[in-house]
Amino acid sequence: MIVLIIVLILVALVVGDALLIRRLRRRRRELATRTRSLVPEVLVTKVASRPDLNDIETLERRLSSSRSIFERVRALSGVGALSREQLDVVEEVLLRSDIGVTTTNEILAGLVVNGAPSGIASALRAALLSSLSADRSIRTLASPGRVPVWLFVGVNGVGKTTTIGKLAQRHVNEGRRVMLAAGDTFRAAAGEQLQQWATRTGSDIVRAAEGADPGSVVHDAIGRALARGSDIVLADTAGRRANSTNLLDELSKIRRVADREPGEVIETFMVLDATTGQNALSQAREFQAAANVTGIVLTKLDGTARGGIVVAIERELSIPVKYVGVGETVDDLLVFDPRNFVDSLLDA
Ligand SMILES: Nc1nc2c(ncn2[C@@H]2O[C@H](COP(=O)(O)OP(=O)(O)O)[C@@H](O)[C@H]2O)c(=O)[nH]1
Ligand SMILES: [Mg+2]
Repeated sequence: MIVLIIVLILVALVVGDALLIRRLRRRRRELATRTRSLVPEVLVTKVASRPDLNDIETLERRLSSSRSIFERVRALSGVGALSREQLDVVEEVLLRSDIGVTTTNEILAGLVVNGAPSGIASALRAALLSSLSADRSIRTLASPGRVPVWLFVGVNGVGKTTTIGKLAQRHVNEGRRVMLAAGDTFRAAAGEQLQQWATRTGSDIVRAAEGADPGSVVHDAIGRALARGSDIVLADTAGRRANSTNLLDELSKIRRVADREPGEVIETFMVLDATTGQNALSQAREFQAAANVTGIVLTKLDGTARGGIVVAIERELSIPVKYVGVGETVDDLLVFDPRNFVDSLLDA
């Protein structure tokens, strides 16, 4: 009898506990839904689906075309001195990846002198990393009382507006209030495209009619940013042909206006399309003088096998690559990290 009572009490306790736990779980679920619904649904899904591009396997997938060119180097085995055939393979791969003749020759000379004490891929990895040793720090703060401005320049279609949209999202995620300046007044569609990014990212925007003076648009955006307490202005510009001196004059003018109090241009990004290869380099040279470029955004790295262009651009222009674009959606931009980049090409 006593045993039966004890068993009954135990059963009652277990059932009671189970009910309590279920109730607590339900309450926790309700609370979670309520908290989540305070954040707009689009942001929730975005955060949940954001790919981590610093995860090496994700990056390898995005850069799979460039990675496939390096396949032949990854397959080379042996340590110590390289044979003539092995040096030829390395040379061919580097040239095909658009790393450029100068850097390729330097890397080959280094391999001849030092050999590959820990394997060929590893020696190449070290050589590429030492070619990518620029300071790529990114400024977000201006002098006290000034409004920080990031200016974006580059020819049509390279990805300026898309990059601004991606960066707006990044700043918003980091807690900044963003003001966009639709300085591409050449086509009405350019302003509309930027407006869409403003809406999507929750940024403010100043835009004007087609044909308006881009300098005044940027100037107004800075004034508005100061009044609203925005943390940063991202200024788009038109990108008609680089060899039009007209365009370069216009860019210098926009820059002067943007850098006048209360604005301060703390970064000028030249946006280049990786799929145009060596062509990107000649565009860049033309812009460089007029625009006082502080960093490069290399877009569409996902769409080319010639990812080595990163090295060529950085070395031949002496301007650091600060961001790379690896796709068309809002999350497909990453701070350029040479280590991850080189690993994604050479890791077995
Ligand atoms: N695959 C890929 N496409 C991109 C990337 N960045 C921009 N694009 C595309 O390039 C095209 C031109 O971009 P847009 O921002 O309008 O160029 P803009 O004329 O310089 O402003 C658009 O179709 C973009 O979606 C990228 O990193 N990868
Ligand atoms: Mg544009």
